[in-house]
Amino acid sequence: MRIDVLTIFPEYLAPLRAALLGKAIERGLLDLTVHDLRDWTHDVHRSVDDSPYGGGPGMVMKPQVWGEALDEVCAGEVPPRLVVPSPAGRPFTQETARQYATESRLVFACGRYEGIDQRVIDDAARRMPVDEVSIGDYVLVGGEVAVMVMVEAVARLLPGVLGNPASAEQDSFSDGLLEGPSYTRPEVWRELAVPEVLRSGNHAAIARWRRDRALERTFHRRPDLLATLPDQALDRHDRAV
Ligand code: 6GU
Repeated sequence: MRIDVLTIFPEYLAPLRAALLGKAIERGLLDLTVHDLRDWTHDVHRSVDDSPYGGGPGMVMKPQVWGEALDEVCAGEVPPRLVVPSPAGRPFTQETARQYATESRLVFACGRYEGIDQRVIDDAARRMPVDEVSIGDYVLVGGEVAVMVMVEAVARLLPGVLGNPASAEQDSFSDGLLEGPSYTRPEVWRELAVPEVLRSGNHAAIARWRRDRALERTFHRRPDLLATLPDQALDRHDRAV
């Protein structure tokens, strides 16, 4: 998969080349390019923002610079999906990550200040699919950290990125529930013992125990997830927990 990121703070995205994603880039599974938006300015001050029409606080990112940058970065045989992080966007979820992981090209456009002139998004949407997405109900200074979150969530789903593909299948959210607790050696630590069933070797009992802990945890921490689970997702035993 090819991913391009446009930002006025390219150095902010450097951590994406570390650890697991760095390996994925080295191995050619992910082709990541971070562009400095100011490379598309023409004035000596390399300015990217201006005051908002209608008044109000903050600055809005100018359309001309973004227009030329996107024309160049989005060029090619097949247009990419353009993703614009914004606290006013649709929620980015594990389902969104799964869909994005099937795309051949993604372009992320990081806004700062009060956002990007809306016409940049409206114009791009004439030529390519465009999503304005939010990573949660809180406000960040800019889209850069949100892009790091989304790129990591998508990249780990690409074939070959995770050593063991089963890890992705067992994640919290993959079955609509939060994952339950995990344990490793030693058997007793600071007088706390590992639950007996996990050492029983009884695989059916272990699976049932894990399912029960996932249900319990979801009920307590995220009742909203249980409420929206499809009807077939819970069997008779699940409902008894
Ligand atoms: Cl995607 N961007 C910004 N700036 N703030 C956010 C966000 C995105 N998602 C939540 N807050």
